[in-house]
Amino acid sequence: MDMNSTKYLISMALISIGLVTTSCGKQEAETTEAKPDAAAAAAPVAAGDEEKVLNIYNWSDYLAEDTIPNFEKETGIKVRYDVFDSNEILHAKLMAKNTGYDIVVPSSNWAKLQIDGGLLQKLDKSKLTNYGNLDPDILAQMANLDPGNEYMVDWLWSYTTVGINVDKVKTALGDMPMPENAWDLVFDPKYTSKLKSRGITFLDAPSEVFPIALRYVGKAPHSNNADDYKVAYEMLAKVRPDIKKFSSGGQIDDLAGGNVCVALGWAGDFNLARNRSIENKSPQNIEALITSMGGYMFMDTMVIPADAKHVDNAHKFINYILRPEVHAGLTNAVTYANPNKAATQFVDEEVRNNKTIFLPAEDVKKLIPPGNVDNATRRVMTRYFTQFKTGA
Ligand code: SPD
Repeated sequence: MDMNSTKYLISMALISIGLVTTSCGKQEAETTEAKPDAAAAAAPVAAGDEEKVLNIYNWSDYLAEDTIPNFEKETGIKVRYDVFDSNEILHAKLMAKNTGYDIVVPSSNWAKLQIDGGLLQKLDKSKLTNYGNLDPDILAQMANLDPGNEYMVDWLWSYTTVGINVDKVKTALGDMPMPENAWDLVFDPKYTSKLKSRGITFLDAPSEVFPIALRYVGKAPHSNNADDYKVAYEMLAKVRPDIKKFSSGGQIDDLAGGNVCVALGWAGDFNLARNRSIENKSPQNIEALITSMGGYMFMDTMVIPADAKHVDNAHKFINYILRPEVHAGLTNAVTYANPNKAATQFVDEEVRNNKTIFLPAEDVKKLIPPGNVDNATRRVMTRYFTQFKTGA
């Protein structure tokens, strides 16, 4: 299965999206401020020219080391780059308006909500000369969420799954064999009771956990029926005593450092934890698992807020990311797949051949496609998630 076929199947799995909603996350974004290029900072701004500044808000651990410095050096544009760890946090900021950001990176289903809410502005494709590098099949299917591909450009994509520390899990399970469905490792007390001593961690957001929990209990992943959430919650409540941590941005370090042995999280982050452990010559052997039930697919997309101040610079940055070497550089650095057809040749062989990064077609077909629920259901989901976390 080559990468293009895989991308096609991924795009085929994308579905249409539901209604607008907001829910507040609790984490504060960390901030990393890049240094402006000295000459650029000193450069005068000609009348009519945009100030040489670009404010970006993206997920943590989602960038190659040289992505921003090379852009700054080349364009003289100073980038302020802040990070977040959940769509809920980003969405709440956008709903509050005046974010000060020129590019934000929601997952495609959340971006759809933001388009519908009038929070984003259309791209000027005449400024995106590298747009043709994007896989046409993915673009065609993205058009289901974003008709005419007017607002979103893919950054990277992956899926939510189970990540493990192979040796620790083996030791904790003892004579018990690995389950046929790896989701049992985080959802079945038979397994979690054995694994808890070595640490179990979950993503810290309702929209990350519930679609998978619903499918696990035999319900539609994007159900709008409150009773289904009760069933999923009751399943989750049984494993709650065995969960050590709820963390979205912290899983890479927790796995690489041996603080936890099992995680419900993002495949890309599990591969990154694996690499980090290898780099640190640490004994932790981390693996992203492909489950028989399937994971939850997401595509994180670059979009421009409606009230962005540096729209021209935002287009320059998007066009820069769309360069094959730059997009491939992201994939090589953070082990998430990119949607750039022309970038394939620049992706490291090891990454390209990693079937947990570029999934085989049969596994792509099993993924839950991105989706949303109505506002009332979102509130139900958030309430059950809080109950789940607090153990109430
Ligand atoms: N470390 C980068 C994490 C990016 C995760 N995006 C997840 C979106 C899931 N819905």
